[in-house]
Amino acid sequence: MKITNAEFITSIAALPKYKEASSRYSCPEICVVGRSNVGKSTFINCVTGRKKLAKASVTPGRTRLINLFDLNRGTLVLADLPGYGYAAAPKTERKGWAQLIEEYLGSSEKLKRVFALVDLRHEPTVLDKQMLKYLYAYNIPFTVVATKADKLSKSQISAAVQTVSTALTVGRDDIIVFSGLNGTGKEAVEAVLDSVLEI
Ligand SMILES: Nc1nc2c(ncn2[C@@H]2O[C@H](COP(=O)(O)OP(=O)(O)OP(=O)(O)O)[C@@H](O)[C@H]2O)c(=O)[nH]1
Ligand SMILES: [Mg+2]
Repeated sequence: MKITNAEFITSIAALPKYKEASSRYSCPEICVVGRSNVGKSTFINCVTGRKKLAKASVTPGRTRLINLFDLNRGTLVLADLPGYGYAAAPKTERKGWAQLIEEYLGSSEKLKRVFALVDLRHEPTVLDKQMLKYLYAYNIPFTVVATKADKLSKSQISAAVQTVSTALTVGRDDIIVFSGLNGTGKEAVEAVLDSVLEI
């Protein structure tokens, strides 16, 4: 599915507000998770074709709330989640986000797929691995998206995909190599959206 229309719905700081917001739509939901600064907001902007829809950060840890977006007028809802592992944030604040992310993932009945973003240039972190374990444990289907591919050469990309594949025990072919800068991987993401809508 190509996204031809995307609109901000609301921001959520606590689960009751999510429950209230999600009771107003019946379409499937997808979300984007990943460590702080990995490129979640940029991914959303690229896939929706709206440069400023999700606020991409100059300083990491910018997205502190769950932001909900309507895609193609009631076809899908997309949730932009706060990033995990932002060391510079106060501990209590980090705990709050972690709790919000966990509560959201554990309770959303409409959530059909998670796009789990990792930085293709780096070995996945302990927190990345924990996130995938969590998704397995809760039986939430996910797709690994390796971002910032534009920063690597072709041969570097191939080696990096292998590293991510091994670290996360995900097949090479199941990893979408992505760049929010030049649109690499956008079609593969659209194909995943099609599969979400077919369920
Ligand atoms: N070269 C390049 N830079 C990227 C890409 N994706 C994100 N960035 C840059 O990485 C930084 C963080 O991007 P964001 O999209 O704000 O990351 P985020 O995961 O939403 O961050 P938080 O909301 O803080 O968790 C910004 O400076 C982006 O411009 C990409 O595909 N290629
Ligand atoms: Mg963000």
